[in-house]
Amino acid sequence: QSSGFCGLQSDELIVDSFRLQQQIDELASFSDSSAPSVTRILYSEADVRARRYIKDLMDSSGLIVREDGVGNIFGRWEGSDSMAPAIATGSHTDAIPFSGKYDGVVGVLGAIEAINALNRTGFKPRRSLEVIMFTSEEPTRFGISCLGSRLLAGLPNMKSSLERVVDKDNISFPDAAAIAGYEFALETLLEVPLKEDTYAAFVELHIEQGPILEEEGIAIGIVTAIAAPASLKVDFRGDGGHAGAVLMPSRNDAGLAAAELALAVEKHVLETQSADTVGTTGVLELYPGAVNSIPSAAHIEIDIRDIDEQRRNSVIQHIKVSASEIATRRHVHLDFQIVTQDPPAASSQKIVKAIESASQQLGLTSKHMISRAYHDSLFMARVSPMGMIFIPCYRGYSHRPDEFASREDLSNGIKVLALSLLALSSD
Ligand code: HGY
Ligand code: MN
Ligand code: MN
Ligand code: MN
Repeated sequence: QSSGFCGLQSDELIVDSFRLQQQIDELASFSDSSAPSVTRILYSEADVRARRYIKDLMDSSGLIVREDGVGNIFGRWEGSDSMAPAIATGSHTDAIPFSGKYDGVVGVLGAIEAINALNRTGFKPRRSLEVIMFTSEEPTRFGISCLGSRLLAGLPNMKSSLERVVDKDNISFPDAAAIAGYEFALETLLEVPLKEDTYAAFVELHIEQGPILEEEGIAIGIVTAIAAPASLKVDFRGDGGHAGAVLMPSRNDAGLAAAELALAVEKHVLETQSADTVGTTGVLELYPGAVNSIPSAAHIEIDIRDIDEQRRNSVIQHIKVSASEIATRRHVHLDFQIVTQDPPAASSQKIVKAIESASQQLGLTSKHMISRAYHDSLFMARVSPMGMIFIPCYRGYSHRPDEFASREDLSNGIKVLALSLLALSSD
């Protein structure tokens, strides 16, 4: 092994991957769907149990645990220079319906284990180290992705959005937060944004959620940029009616309008002729949803992403034009809402280099790559230099119950994270 940062020998880093796997499995048991799938939605009972579990782990790792008003959880290892901007790492533990047990979790449990591994070597950080569990990254409950990191990054108009949103059961954000124990979420919202220079670096460990590292047999992905995500909500409303009695010429079928728009999304995305533009109609709900009733309402949710922000925005415009053309032709009412429309983020070169050196020191192959999935890092990049470490996942599967990362890959990622944190906190 080569001697590395501050004389630490890379083989001194011991990751307890057996215990980590137990923690991953235990955390996966806090779920609203049956194994092997995981469903853990913001502020649900399963989410609350996961939060308690993470806080206990942070505590038993000797971290000072605190939480903000919306439930972003921080575990701090005080450095010798406790006033200097700290080094942060972290991810999320919420999970979309019927998904897997590694997305996000690897960057929270893995970060805690990276701290444990550094602790075991006797290392003492100069800059404090903080592990963050963001309160929610998935858009499932209120349609707002990266809710916790958006608030920490101080994005505008969040309060007005959170005063207005309701979930599919018509529960408001403040009510959902209160049930989970965050009864002053709205009142304390303005205290959430991080103070200037809170962090000197933010590094997130995450499964790749794509097949490249596994296909190319590369151990570590070094993210150079995160693609620009956007999400739309569209509602069509018609008159509905009896499936037998209303003849075709007199129908204004909201369901068919939605079906046409879903195909228009695919058409406009493919028209860019770039592999980097992707579009998905992930939600398509018909009302009243009876086989013998013409849909009087259709609700669809669309996800559009591209590494080129302008190209992504032009696809959204084309979709908007198609939606109104379809509504006019089919005599249905249209509500078209852009819910999120975010710019891409570039990684800090300094952190890219730290991850590169850590990988080399450990004798691990690595490659630069773009993240097509978004992450809390997308918003942490607004308030701190950002970097991401990817590890391979089975066939690139994610947001599916058969999502999987091997103990060896987990251990590699955690060691690279630990050495990166060591370098950044000693700097
Ligand atoms: O959708 C995403 O990119 C993230 O995995 N939530
Ligand atoms: Mn996800
Ligand atoms: Mn994720
Ligand atoms: Mn009848």
